[in-house]
Amino acid sequence: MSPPIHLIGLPTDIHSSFLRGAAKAPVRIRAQLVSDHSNPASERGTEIGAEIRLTDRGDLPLVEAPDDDRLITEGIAEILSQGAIPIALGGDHSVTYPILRAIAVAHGPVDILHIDAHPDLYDSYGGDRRSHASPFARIMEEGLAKRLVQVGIRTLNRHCREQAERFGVETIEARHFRPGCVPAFAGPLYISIDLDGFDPSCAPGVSHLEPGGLTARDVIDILLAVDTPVAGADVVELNPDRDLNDMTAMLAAKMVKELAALATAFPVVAPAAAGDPRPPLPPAGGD
Ligand SMILES: [Mn+2]
Repeated sequence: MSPPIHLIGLPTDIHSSFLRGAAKAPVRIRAQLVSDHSNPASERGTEIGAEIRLTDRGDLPLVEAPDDDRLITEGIAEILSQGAIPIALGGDHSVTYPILRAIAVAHGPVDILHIDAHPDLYDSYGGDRRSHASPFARIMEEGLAKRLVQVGIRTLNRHCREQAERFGVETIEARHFRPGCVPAFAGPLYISIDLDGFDPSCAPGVSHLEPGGLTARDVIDILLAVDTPVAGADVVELNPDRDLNDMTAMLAAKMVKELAALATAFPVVAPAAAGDPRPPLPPAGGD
């Protein structure tokens, strides 16, 4: 039987740089996930409550203090220790770094598919090395990824281009995106979806509206093409204060459904069953 998928909310704006709002996202995504506007069917053909075993663990008690990183890493490690696959609901994008620390302890360095308008590779942003504009710099410095493929990028400045080169990031800019252009992965695969990777016309509820993005169809088709074992995923940066008719929350819920269907179809070997304990992590970077 496929492993259970565990949803975990990470309500925080601790490293948002421009607007607050992402901390309010998890509850709004959950509401759309169970709303009668739709049904539990994924486009893969499987259904939540049938083939897809989805459990909602609620939110972690984050308080926007530095210790939140430890709570996130331990919360994800707890899910992994139960042989489940975590899907995290942000929160700002800074959460991906402490999540990946737990994922890498369980699985070693993973492949990452990252959907975003922004590369989030700043060494530091606004004086904050843990900024939501910096998580992938920390992840790459710490060797948590063996491969990082970013899709939908359309804000590359000189610094972030240099960072992408330094870390060997594979960038598929929005201007170069074509159906089928995302490479195949060896896995295990972690998927991080920043909702501002979508065009603002289908995802207005984000803090950083960046025209020229991916369509909902583009991203669903990217996920449908994946056939690699999935170790975990996150959906981040929904800002409900900016949303219109909950359409971005609805899109986030659809992403959760498709990610859960994908992880059910191609589950990574549960680390608890793998019997391969890995050494503890070094102290966290970015403080
Ligand atoms: Mn972004």
